[in-house]
Amino acid sequence: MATTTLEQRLAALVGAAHVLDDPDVCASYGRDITGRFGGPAALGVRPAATEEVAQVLGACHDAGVPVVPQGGNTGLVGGGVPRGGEVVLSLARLDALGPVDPVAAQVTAGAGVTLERLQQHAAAAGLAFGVDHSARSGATVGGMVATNAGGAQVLRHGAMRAQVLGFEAVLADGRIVRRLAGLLKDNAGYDLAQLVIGSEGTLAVVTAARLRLVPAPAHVVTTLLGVASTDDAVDVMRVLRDRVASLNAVEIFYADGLDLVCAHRGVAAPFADRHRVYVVAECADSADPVDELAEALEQAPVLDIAVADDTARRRALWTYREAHNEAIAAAGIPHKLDVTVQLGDIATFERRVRAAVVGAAPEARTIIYGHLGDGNLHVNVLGPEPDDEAVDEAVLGLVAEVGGSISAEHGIGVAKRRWLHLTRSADEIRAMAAIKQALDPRGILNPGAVLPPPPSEQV
Ligand code: 2HG
Ligand code: ZN
Repeated sequence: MATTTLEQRLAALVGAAHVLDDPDVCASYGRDITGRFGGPAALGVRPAATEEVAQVLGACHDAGVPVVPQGGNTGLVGGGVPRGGEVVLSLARLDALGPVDPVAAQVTAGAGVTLERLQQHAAAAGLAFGVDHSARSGATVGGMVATNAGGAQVLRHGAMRAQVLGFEAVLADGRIVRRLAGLLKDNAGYDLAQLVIGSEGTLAVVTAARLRLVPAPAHVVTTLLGVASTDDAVDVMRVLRDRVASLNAVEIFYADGLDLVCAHRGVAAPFADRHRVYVVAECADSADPVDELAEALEQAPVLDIAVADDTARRRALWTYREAHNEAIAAAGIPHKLDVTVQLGDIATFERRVRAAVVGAAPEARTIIYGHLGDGNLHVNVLGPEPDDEAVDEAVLGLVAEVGGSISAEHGIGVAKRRWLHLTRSADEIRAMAAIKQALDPRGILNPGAVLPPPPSEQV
């Protein structure tokens, strides 16, 4: 079917105002926030309800036209933007947010609900959502489910996968699967929701999720620590984990990243002394955890401490860590390598990865930060051209060598599919391809993402 015919059919389904074909309008859907990935979309479609998503997918399936599902377009691996010629299916208008069930501590959220709105909704009911990350104002529930988003609190509450108690999704041909009862125990056959979580829009389009909520802590204490080395940061992490039951997050960044953030945001450095490494740790509990935290820190190798327990000062401490992404984006188009290794390997990995980048691109700048609590480092490299993959190859190869994963929380997208074999066996990849074939035999859902290219397309 020609695009114009498909366009007419889609316009009849969702209204002409929600089928976007103007290249300027489509441009915002066509590029990711790193600026590294994206291409021209054939069309943008903005359905308002699950049934409309089903009809849109049915029409694209009939026409054999590929579809890229898109949430808040905050992804970092090119998985939610077109490569060229696809229909971009925006889930932004599916933003219904159900009432919080205070007995079950659950809520049903549409795919287009932003993380921030979900957090505010939970807070208004005296509860909280277990996942938090710096893209909270733009990231949406559908995208977070599709990518199994992680963030800072994974060590306490788990990633998105651990919050999803049920889901609603549309299959490639437009059929709807719905299981939103939120039963805590439900062992009836394969768990389709868990299969689709983290599949990055390649198996089904998530339209809603039934989400677990957690008690809202009465006290939250955030501390920023200056430490001498990555080894010491790992020691800090170990001491806090062993002694502070209310630990919510342990994050890491380095002096060069702090400099970028301070210059970008126009804020002063946190301490008079400059340290090589900084750790942000947060505790949250029904009782004030400050004494427990202070006692633990006496046993940890820290050089400087700032503590905050009110929202404004806590946010100010978090900014030093959370503004890394935007400060780097202002400096260029980075290669973002979101990787995870065992906590005990972090310090060696940090040394070796810097050397590996220098080996692959001597002029490059390496800025590292991440979620120390889960062994998850974000290795950001500025300098190499967006399509020069020498640095990606070197960093991901090193990750494989030390037994880590080439994707901790951002997914594979298009950025890393070439290297999936570093982290998954040939038999695992064959099983994934079989699942993809079963659920999407025409291959219309986010083609080019996650699974490696077939041998005929490999260079
Ligand atoms: C974060 O933890 C995000 O700040 C973005 O996952 C990571 O900028 C990155 O590479
Ligand atoms: Zn992160």
